[in-house]
Amino acid sequence: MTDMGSILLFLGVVAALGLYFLMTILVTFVDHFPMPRAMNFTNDRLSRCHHSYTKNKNRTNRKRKDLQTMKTELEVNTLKSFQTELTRFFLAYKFALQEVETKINILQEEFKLIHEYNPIEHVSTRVKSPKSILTKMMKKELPPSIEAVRENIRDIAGARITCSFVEDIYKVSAMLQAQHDMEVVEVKDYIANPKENGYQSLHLIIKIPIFMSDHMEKVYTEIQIRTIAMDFWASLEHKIYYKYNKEVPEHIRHELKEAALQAAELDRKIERLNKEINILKENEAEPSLLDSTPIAHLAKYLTELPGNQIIDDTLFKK
Ligand code: 0O2
Repeated sequence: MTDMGSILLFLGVVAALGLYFLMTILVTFVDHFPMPRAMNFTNDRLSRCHHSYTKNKNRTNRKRKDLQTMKTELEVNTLKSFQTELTRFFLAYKFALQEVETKINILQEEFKLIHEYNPIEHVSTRVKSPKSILTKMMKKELPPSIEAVRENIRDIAGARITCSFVEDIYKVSAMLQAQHDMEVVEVKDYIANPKENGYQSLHLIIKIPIFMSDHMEKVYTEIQIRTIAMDFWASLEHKIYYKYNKEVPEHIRHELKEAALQAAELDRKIERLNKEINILKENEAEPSLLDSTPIAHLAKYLTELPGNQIIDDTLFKK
């Protein structure tokens, strides 16, 4: 038994020593002959791979972010330039109307002073609302571009002159048309040729130059000239059409046309009365000797000049 135990102990020691030598040889072998490249996935290499992957991912994210920022910037810039274009678009019509108003004011004042008569009762202006522009775009089947709108919708800037009598309409129209800085593109005479529904008015489509900081442009403007009666009818008819959403029953349409004819008849009657009264005035007026002298005329003229109000004593007191 003791022999057996000694033999086993001996064999265990030999096996342990053999294993030790084998391990030593193996370690030396690995140290001197490195593993093939593809198999050499050390921790270091793995961590380098991971690092590079993260770096690439970050770079891609940054690129994506940059692209997004660029896209947003581009969109913002496009919107900004569109906004500028739109502002310029509407401003042009506003300025055109200011030009037209100035022209009408000059005519009005000059008429009052020279002819002692004012043919213009009332002036109003408006720039067409975007909603109204869209409706007209759809009606005219225009492409959605500012250029198409600018060229085809010619009443975005609108001035309305209300005159006392029909003959005044033509006088005012002639005076405006004689102004060479504006181009008369079209004259629509709905007085000589009323619309089917009875609408009457004289429309001038003009192109008026306006001067901006960096360019000049000619802007379409519609000038509607009508009498008080025509305006009364048109304003109410416009309201009724909107109220009934353009689906006006036949009998209302018929009565509206009758009302338009009555308004025209009223204009004719008042105009005739005015002429009669003017003839009476001319015949009955007995100007005093003093009133008829040229000096009296000049004095009256000077006192009525608008500048007269500012040439007063107070200016000279200091
Ligand atoms: P709003 O709300 O006043 O702006 P065109 O431009 O030549 O292709 P359009 O627009 O019919 O065709 O030209 P027109 O005949 O010159 O009409 C322009 C404007 O005149 C209208 O603008 C109205 O203001 C007025 N108008 C024309 N016809 C009538 C009518 O029958 N009744 C009334 N009340 N007004 C009329 P909008 O854009 O239609 O309307």
